[in-house]
Amino acid sequence: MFIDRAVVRVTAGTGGSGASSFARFKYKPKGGPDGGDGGRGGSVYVQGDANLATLLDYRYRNHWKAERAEHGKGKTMTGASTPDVTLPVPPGTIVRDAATDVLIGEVLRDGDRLLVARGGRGGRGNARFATPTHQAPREWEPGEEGEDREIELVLKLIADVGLVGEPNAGKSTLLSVLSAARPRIADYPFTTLEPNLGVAGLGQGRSFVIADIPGIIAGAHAGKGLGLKFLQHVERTRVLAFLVPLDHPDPQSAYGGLREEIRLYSGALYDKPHILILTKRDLLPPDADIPAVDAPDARRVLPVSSAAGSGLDDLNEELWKFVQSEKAEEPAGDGHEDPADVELEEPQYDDE
Ligand SMILES: Nc1nc2c(ncn2[C@@H]2O[C@H](COP(=O)(O)OP(=O)(O)OP(=O)(O)O)[C@@H](O)[C@H]2O)c(=O)[nH]1
Ligand SMILES: [Mg+2]
Repeated sequence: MFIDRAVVRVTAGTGGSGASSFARFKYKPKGGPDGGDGGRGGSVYVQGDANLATLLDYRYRNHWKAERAEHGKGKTMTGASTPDVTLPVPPGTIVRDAATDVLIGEVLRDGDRLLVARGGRGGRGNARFATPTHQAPREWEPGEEGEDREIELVLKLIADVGLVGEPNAGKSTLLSVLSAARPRIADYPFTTLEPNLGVAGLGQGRSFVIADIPGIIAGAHAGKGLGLKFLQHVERTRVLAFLVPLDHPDPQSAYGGLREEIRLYSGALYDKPHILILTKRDLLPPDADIPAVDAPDARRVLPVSSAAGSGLDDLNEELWKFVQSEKAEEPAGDGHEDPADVELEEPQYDDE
């Protein structure tokens, strides 16, 4: 799972100070106290914004500050308050105090608003201190300091596409040619023991997150092999891609077997939209027909070769469109952590 993380400093506005002033009239030089209150300093909020997918912006701007409010004035005029400052974040962002690690809150939906630095109250002017026995007070209060702290923003990115296949189907290899991830690849089963993630980029900000999981064998739904635990990882991806290698003696039964394992594990996972990728196309003679695999529920069946680099552009485009169409179906602001739509720096992955 990608963890996108940023630490930013947030500084709320300090309140304006109260004024100490006395009314002056032409014939009455010393009127009553009329010093107004200071304004309230702006607060800083973190707010969910469904148009954002990552915390990338916070790598470039890491101090957010609201202005100090105006001081109070004579004639009991209150100083102007300053506007609040809002940091937009993708829904699914967790906010902590960076110094203490204490959870401040979570922004789960579009529009959710979380106070992260409270603006200072304005100080009272001397007009407020007048009492029957204290008619000419000079006292005034300074504005309260705005809160100032460092907060940590953490976003868990869930993969868009989950790769499902038998051991050695070429899942990790496919991930390595579609993304910058460098998972371990070997010609023995169960090379992958932990899920790997990578970001596939098509340029122009078009990208999606792929999860490569350990191989699925018969009985995986019941915990055989490494399957069960990792099927949980693909439960939350948007779409699935089933991988069947073209050197398999019976691609049709390989596909059927994978579908059956998924069905036994969870009906919801079985119903998740999917495509079928026929891998290792280079292992067939160039003039050989691609074996027909009957996959009525699959959106597409695409032959590729990670080794020869064939079919990968088509696959990328297909997966991108597939993910976009699934995104469009999702209710807005449902709290689904939105994967990257921008290039991330270095993807994190497990290579052991
Ligand atoms: N000829 C050929 N070999 C491939 C291709 N893709 C993967 N392989 C080989 O197939 C073997 C298994 O590849 P992996 O990517 O490790 O397979 P996997 O599905 O991740 O396997 P597990 O992690 O064990 O489930 C390796 O020896 C790869 O080099 C391909 O397109 N063509
Ligand atoms: Mg693997």
